[in-house]
Amino acid sequence: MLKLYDFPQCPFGQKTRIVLAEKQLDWQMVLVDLRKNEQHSPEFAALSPFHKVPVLVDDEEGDGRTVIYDSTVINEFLEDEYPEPPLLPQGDSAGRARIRQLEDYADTAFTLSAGTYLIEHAKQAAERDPERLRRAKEEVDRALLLLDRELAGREYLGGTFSLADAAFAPRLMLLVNRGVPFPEGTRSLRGYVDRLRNRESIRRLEGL
Ligand SMILES: N[C@@H](CCC(=O)N[C@@H](CS)C(=O)NCC(=O)O)C(=O)O
Repeated sequence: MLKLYDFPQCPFGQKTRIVLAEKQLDWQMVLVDLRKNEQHSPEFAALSPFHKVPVLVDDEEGDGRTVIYDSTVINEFLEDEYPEPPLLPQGDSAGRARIRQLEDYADTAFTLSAGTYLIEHAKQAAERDPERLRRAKEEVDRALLLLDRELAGREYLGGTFSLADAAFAPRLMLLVNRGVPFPEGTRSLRGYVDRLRNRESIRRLEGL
């Protein structure tokens, strides 16, 4: 059985849960409650050297136990072990590299700045750090414009749904759910969000 050590609101855990659902796998969630600092418990620290969720534990009988941390590495493992449906372009090294770059961009440039923006924006005006809010919004808008350009002429980033879509979706859906407007000039994002919203893997997502 696959077990995912995770926290519902974690966008990196959500990214992995999307891939588990796209591949229609049976798995169990093991809650690591970040509000109670459970990521620092000795049991969890033994699974994750960085004390971060998500961690996948695969203890399929006969194969021994596999422990994998980091959402990108977990999702690559799932893609290798359960190739259907493929979430990377097939037989196209440049296309695969493009999707991996977009996934990396989502993780490093978009997810974190969107998180900062949403936290800062949710504060009472008097408690906000306006400069932090402005910088985060600028980064979010830059990422949304890039996403929009990459989507031109495509239903999803890989043409069909891919690992890069799984990486953008959690924070993108949260921004939309919180009513954050898209920057001027975006043409593809609205239709993309509607398509994402209709996918079972996104509909089922906890923590949005
Ligand atoms: N690069 C990691 C990032 C994971 C991550 O940042 N997880 C956060 C929650 S969203 C965490 O566990 N934070 C706990 C801590 O830093 O103490 C991944 O993609 O899995």
